[in-house]
Amino acid sequence: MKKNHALLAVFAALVFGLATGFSATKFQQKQFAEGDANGDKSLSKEEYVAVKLASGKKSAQKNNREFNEEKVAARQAKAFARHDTDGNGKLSEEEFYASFPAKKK
Ligand SMILES: [Ca+2]
Ligand SMILES: [Ca+2]
Repeated sequence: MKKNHALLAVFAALVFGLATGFSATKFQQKQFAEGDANGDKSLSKEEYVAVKLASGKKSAQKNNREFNEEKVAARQAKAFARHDTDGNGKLSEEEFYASFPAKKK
C-alpha cells in the first residue's frame, strides 16, 4: 500500500508539473522540445509544421511509405489552425498535446 502511494505521488507530481487536465507522453514532450526552435515555449506555425514533417518523414521511411512533403505541410498547416484553440497564432504546450489523439489505456 505504501508503495502504491509513493507511485501515485510521483505520478501526481508529473501531471501537476505539466498543468492539470492533460498528460503528455514522452514522445509528445520530445516533439514539443525539438519543435520549439526559438525556445519561447510555444510552437509557431513554422515550428509546428517542421516538427510534423520531420516525424512524418521518419515514420514514412521506417515503413517504406512514400512521403509527399508538400501535401503533408499543407495538411499540417491546416491542423495548426485547428489546434490553436485560443487563436494567438502559436501552440502552447497544452494546445500541442491536445492535438494528439487520446491514447487508449
Ligand atoms: Ca517557438
Ligand atoms: Ca494558441
